[in-house]
Amino acid sequence: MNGDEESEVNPSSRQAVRGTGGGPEPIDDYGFEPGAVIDGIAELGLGTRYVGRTLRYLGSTTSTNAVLSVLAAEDEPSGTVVLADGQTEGRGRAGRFWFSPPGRGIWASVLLRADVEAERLAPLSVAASVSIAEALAGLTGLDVRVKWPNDILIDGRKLGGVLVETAQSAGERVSAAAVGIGLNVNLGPEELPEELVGRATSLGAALGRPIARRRVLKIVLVALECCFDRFFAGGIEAFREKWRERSSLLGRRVAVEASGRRTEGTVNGLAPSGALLVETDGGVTEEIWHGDVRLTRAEPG
Ligand code: BT5
Repeated sequence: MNGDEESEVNPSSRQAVRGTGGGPEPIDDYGFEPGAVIDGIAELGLGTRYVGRTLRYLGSTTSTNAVLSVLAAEDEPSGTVVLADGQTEGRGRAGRFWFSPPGRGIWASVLLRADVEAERLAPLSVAASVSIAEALAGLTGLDVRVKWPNDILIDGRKLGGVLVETAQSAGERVSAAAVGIGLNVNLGPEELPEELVGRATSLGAALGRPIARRRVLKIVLVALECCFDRFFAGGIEAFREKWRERSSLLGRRVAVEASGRRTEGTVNGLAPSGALLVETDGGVTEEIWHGDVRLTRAEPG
C-alpha cells in the first residue's frame, strides 16, 4: 500500500454504518484478516526496531491489555502489538470502562519487556500520552493536548487515554508491561454512550472528515518506540518540556481527589518524578501521585 492510499479511509464492503457526519459511511478497515500475525514493520513501513515487529490483529476481543498480559507469560518478544477492531471489555484505570466499538478507533496494546522498579515505570503513561499527542498534532494540525496523567484531549474533550499495566513482576521490579492505547478515530458524537456525550471527541469529529486508522496507527507506533527509548534513557525528565507545552492543566485551578483526600490549588508543573505539582492556597506545593484532576473554574479572560 503506498502513501496516497494510506491517506484515505480503507473501506470495507462488509457493512456500512453511520460515520462522523451522521450519514452512512463505510467502516474503516485496517485491511488485516482477524487472527492474522503480521510483520508490522514491513507491512506498515514503520521504520521501528522492535515495536510492531509482531502485530497480532484480532477482530473483536475482550481487552487488548488482557490478551497481552497472557501473551507476556509466554515467549512473546518486546514490542509485540495486539490490535483489535473492537473490544467488549475495554478498560481504563481503576477498573473503569473504555468504550471501544468496532471500526471506530485504535484499541491496541504494546508489550514492553524491561527490568525496572515499579515506581520508575509509573510516569510512563505521562510520557506516552505526551508522545502520542505530539505525533497526532503533527499528523493532523489539530491542537492536541494532554491532561495528567494519561489523557489525550482536543478542545477539552477526551480523544484517548493510555493504560500502563504490569504484566509480569518480581517484588518491586517490573519485567513486562502492557502499554494500552485507546484513541477515538472515526467516532461520531451521535455514537457516544450518554455518559460520554459532550466529554469525548474523535480525530474524525475534530477534523470534520474521516481519517484512516491505519495511518494513525502507524504514527502512534513510531511515536511509542521513540518514547520508550527516551524514557528508558532519561526518565520522565526528557518529557517535561513537551509536557509543559501540551498540558491542558498548567496554571489552571484544579481539584484532585485521591484515596478519599481532596487537594485544591493551581497546577505549576510536573515534578522530576512525574508527579503533578499543585500549589495550594496556603502556598505549599504538593506532589500528586494518583487521582483524577478536575478544573474547578474557568480562567479569567
Ligand atoms: C484511560 O483510563 O483513559 C485509559 C484507556 C485505555 C484504553 C485502551 S484500549 C486498548 C487497551 N485495552 C484496554 O482494555 N484498555 C486499553 P481512564 O483515565 O481511567 O479513563 C476512563 C474514563 O474515560 C471512563 O470512566 C470514561 O469516563 C471515559 N471514556 C471511556 N471510553 C471513552 C472513549 N472511547 N473516549 C473518551 N472517553 C472515554
